[in-house]
Amino acid sequence: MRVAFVWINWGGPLGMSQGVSILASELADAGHAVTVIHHHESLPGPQTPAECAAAIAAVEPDVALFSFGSNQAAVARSVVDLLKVRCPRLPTLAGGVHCTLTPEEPLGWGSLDYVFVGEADGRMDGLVTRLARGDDIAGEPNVACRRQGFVKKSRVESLPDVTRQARPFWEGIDYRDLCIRMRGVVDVVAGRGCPYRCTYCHNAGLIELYRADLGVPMSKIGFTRTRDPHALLEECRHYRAICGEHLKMFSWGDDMAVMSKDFLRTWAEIYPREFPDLPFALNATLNFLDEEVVALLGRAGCNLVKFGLESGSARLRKFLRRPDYKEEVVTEALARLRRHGINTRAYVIVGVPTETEAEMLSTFRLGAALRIDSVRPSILFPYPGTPIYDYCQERDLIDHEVLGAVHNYYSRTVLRGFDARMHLLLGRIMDTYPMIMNAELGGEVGAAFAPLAQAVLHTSEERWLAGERERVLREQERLNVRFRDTRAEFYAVPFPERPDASCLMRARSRPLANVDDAPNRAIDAT
Ligand code: B12
Ligand code: SF4
Repeated sequence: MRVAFVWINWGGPLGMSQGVSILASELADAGHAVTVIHHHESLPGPQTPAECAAAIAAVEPDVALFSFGSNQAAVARSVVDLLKVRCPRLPTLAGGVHCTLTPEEPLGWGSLDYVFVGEADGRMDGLVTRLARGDDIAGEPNVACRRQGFVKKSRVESLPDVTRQARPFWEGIDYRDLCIRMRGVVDVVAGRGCPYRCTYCHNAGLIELYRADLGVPMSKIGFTRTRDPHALLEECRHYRAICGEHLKMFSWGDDMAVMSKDFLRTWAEIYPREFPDLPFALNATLNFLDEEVVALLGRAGCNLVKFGLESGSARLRKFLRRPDYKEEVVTEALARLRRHGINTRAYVIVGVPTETEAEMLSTFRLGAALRIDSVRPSILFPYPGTPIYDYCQERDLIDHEVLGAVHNYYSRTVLRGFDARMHLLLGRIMDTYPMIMNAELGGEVGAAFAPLAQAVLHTSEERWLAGERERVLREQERLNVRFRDTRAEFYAVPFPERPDASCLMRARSRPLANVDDAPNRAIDAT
C-alpha cells in the first residue's frame, strides 16, 4: 500500500518524531511504500496547510497517517480538512500524545476518520492494511472514532515491549540534513515512561488511561521501560555513518533516562569504548541522581543532564507535584553533577496559576545562584488531558482562543487570572530573563546588567513599547560582546530563533557540544 505519514511540527522547535520514524519503518518493513512529510516552516517542504494537503495528495496514498501535539492541532486540522475536500475517500488515522490524551478534540473536527490512542508499536501493518481495504476499524483496540455523534473509543492494549522497538526510518527521513540543521544534535530514545505524575505533564494522563483501561494498579502497567543498550548503540553507529562529521551529540528524548542502573552500567562500558569523543545528553529527575548514577553517567561520557527545576519556589514545585521539590535534593544533585564534570540544564516554568512576581523572579535568581549551565524557561501551557488543565478549566482560567493559536510554550501565556503586573512581566520575561539572571551573578557582570534588569521590571508598558524594549535588548547585546572575550561568566541566548535557550558562558571541563562562540566555551541548542 502507499502510505503518506505526516509529521506536523509547524511552529515548534525543529526535530523528528521518534514515534513517526519507528512506525514508518515498521510499515516499510512490512512492504508498504511510505512517504514521510515533515511540515515545518524551516524546511523546504510544504509551507501552508494547503501545500501540505497537496503534498499528501501528490503521493496518491491509500492511507494518510498524521502525528502531532496539542500545539499543532489547529494546523493539523486545517491540513486534514483540506485533504478531505481533495480526497474525500482517503482513509485518515492520527496518533500521538494529543490524540491519546484528548481523542474527542481531533474527532470533533469532522474530517478525521480515526484516532489512535496510546503506543502503536507492532500495530501499523494491520491497521493500514485494513484501512486501505476500506474496512471499518472501529472496535479495534486503541482506536477511537465518531459514530452517531458520539466518540466511540476501544480499550487500549498493554504497552509494547520497547526491546522490540523498530529501527528509525533511515531510508525515508533525511537525518543527515536534520542533524546539520540542528547543529549536530541527533535525537535517540533509550526507554519510555516515567514513574511520576507532575501536574503539567502528559504522563499523569497516560498512566491514568492505561490504569483505567487495563484495570490494574499503576505498578502493574509496566509503564517505565528500558531498551536493550546494545540496540541503542547499534542505532548510534548508524547515525554516525549517516551524519559523519556533522554529528556532535546524541540527545536522549526519554522523559526519565536513569531509571535502570543495569542499563547505565552496561552503557558506561559499551558507549565510551566506541564513542569516546561523542557526548550525549539526557533527562533525569534530581532525586534519582545518587552517587552511583552520576558516576556511571560521568564514566559513560554524559555531557549534559537536563532536569525540571520548574520554579525557584518550593511551594510551586510542590504544587506542580515535582518528585524532587525539596531544596536539599536540588543542591545535592547539582553538587554531585558538578563534581563529575557534567553540565546541567534546568527547565523552568513561569506563569503557573497562583504564581507571584516574587516567585517568578526567584526562579531565575535561583538558576543564577546555582550557576546552572543552561536555564530554559517556558510559559505554562495547560495541555488537555493533564491535571493542570483540569485545574485551570475548573477555575475558568484558560483563554481558549489563545490556546488554539499558540504553537509552542514560549510565546505567551494562555491563562487569565493574573494581576495586571504579572501579565505585564509574563509578556516581557522570555525576551529578558538572561538580564535578570546576569544581574544576580554579582561582580562586574552583575553590576553591568543590574540597570537592564531594573528597566525590565520597572518601565511602564507605554515606554517599553515606545522603544525601551529595543534599547534594553541592544544594550544587552553590547554587554554580551563586551564580556564574551573575558573570563567572566554570564548568561546569553546564542540562537535568535530559540529565545528559550540560554547558556552560562564559561570555561568547562566538558564543553557543550555543538557551538563554540569562543575557545573553550561551547553552548548548545538541543
Ligand atoms: C523528543 C521530544 C520532542 C522533539 C520531537 C517531538 C516529538 N513529538 O516526538 C521536539 C524537540 C521536536 C519536540 C518539540 C515539541 N514538543 Co516535545 N517531546 C519530546 C519527548 C520528550 C519525547 C518524544 C518521544 O520520542 N517519545 C517516544 C516515542 C516512541 O513516542 P511517541 O512519539 O509518542 O509515539 C508513540 C505514540 O504516541 C504513537 N503515535 C505517535 N504518532 C502516531 C501516529 C499514528 C498514525 C499512530 C497510529 C500512532 C502514533 O505511537 C508511537 C509509538 O508507540 C516528549 C515526551 C514523551 N515522552 O513523549 C515531549 C512532548 C511530546 N513534547 C511536548 C511539547 C509541548 C513540545 C513542543 C510544543 C515544545 C515547545 N518548545 O513548545 C514542541 C511541539 C512539537 C510537536 N509537533 O509535537 C509535549 C506534548 C504535549 C502535548 N499534549 O502535545 C510532550 C509530551 C512533553 C510533555 N511532557 O509535555 N519534542
Ligand atoms: S518527572 Fe518529568 S517526565 Fe516525569 S511526570 Fe514529571 S515532568 Fe513528566
